[in-house]
Amino acid sequence: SIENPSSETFVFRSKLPDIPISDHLPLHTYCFEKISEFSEKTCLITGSNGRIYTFAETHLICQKTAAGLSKLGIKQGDVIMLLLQNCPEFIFSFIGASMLGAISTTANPFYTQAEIFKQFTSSRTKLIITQSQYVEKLRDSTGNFPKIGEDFIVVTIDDPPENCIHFSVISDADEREIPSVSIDPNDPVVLPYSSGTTGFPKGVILTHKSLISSVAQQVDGENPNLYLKSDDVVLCVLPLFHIYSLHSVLLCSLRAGAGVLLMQKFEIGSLLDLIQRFRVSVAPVVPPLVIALAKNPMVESFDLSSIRMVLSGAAPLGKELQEALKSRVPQAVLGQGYGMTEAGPVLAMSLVFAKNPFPTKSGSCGTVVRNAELKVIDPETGLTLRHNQPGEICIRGPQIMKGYLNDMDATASTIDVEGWLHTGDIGYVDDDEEIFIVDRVKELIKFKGFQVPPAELEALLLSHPSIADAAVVPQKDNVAGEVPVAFIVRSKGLELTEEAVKEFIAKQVVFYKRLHKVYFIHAIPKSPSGKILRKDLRAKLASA
Ligand code: 4UW
Repeated sequence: SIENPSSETFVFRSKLPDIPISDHLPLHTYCFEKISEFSEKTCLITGSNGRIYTFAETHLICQKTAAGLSKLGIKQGDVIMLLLQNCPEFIFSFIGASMLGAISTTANPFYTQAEIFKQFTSSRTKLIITQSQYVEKLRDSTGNFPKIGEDFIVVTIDDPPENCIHFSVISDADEREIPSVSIDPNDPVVLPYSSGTTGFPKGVILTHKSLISSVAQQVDGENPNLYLKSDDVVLCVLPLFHIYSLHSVLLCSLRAGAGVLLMQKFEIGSLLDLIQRFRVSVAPVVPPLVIALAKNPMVESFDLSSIRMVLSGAAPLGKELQEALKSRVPQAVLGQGYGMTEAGPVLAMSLVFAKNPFPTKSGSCGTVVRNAELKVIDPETGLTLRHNQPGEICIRGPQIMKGYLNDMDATASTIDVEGWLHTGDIGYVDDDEEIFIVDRVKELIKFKGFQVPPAELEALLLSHPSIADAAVVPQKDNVAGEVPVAFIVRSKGLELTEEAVKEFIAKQVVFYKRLHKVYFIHAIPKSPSGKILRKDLRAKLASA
């Protein structure tokens, strides 16, 4: 043809047709829209004690929780923080907040005080729902942290420590006392934190409309991309504070009427026992869990025949590993999803999970979701590339974030004027429309799927008196995928050991951000504009 292929945008689309998606409902209404079809079916199962909540019960407790939150002064637009391991109260609070037009910011309960405090302040949290064991982190002997009961409210799901309120106080409220609010589809509903392509963690504004769109792209339509049924039992071992589990485990299951089996934390023995006991049929996992399922000898003594689907995401899953797992669960279909908090979160999902599935390849992370556009661009020129040519993946559609909270610059450098969200991932789309991710151009490090923002560790390192300059980059690791390692320039004449640096960081961050190795060098390679040349450092590691 005479047309110049580089002069116009080449867009990849799903193999599934677009579907109508609600653009007016609030998230909770959409999730429970079809509840009359399965109101007496299992919605939530607490793995630790076997307690079961039907859809009708779950919906009612969410309403009561909404009324209770309102009684404590939470209003439309207010932010509450969920600082919880997986538990039913997470769902009651999240949906309850949505019913008020309030916003949940989700945080890892293993965060250190400093990490919690940053998110608390940035998000302007008014109320924290947590477990009593984490309350100590919310009290500050230095008096810097605002005061519980005075400046903010703390609700605990177990015995409340001093000045805290028991969860039953809110979940026992009268559901008829929910204030009537009018929710705009573009109002925020959840505020997870992500460092995106560069810098510190930022609040990612996901609206009612973005989450509904993303859930619909998975489970709605004649031929859903991710086919969940009302007799499915979906494993929820991945933490609900991360968008993968919140979206693709919880919200998709609520919409589809599937049951969710909640596990507080990953432990291989109890995981296998629960899969067998509750006949888990859908297992959303991350690559380290695939390793456990594929390699741990305990697996052989359990009956995993109920599993019909294993879905992996949040980090790359190699072909070999996928095939090793296949031999353990031969009856199941295996595939990947590709998500990013800012993308709402799902960009691509394997079509092997569709109601009428397509053949797929091992190692692919899926095909772009329906009702969305994906393009691959040359990172240097910005021109769009066609099949089989690796470049930066960009996505556009109703599901992507509204922007970063109070950070117009970061928003503008992530979502361009045409509405394309730039992921910082390098990948290509093959002739069968399957996406393969091959690299990352953004700073982000992923330890077992958890985000490790290098900028955060670099700032901490630079605060050390014996450190003149520092850079943190990922090093490949067989189990974790990647681990953070540091290159450090010592201050002139000062002594500093690797152990001292590691300890200095370990005290201040959650376990997965700890440094695994420290290399002392004379200077950090930088571009003329002062940017760390991370590629050079990564190359140094690869050749070491
Ligand atoms: N292969 C390679 C993958 C992959 C990947 C992600 O922490 P975030 O911001 O977000 C996530 C969300 C993952 C997710 C959500 C919903 C879902 O259904 C699903 O599929 C099962 C996955 O991880 O990190 C985003 C970054 O993580 C990398 C990639 O670099 C992306 O920009 N990543 N999935 N399958 N890399």
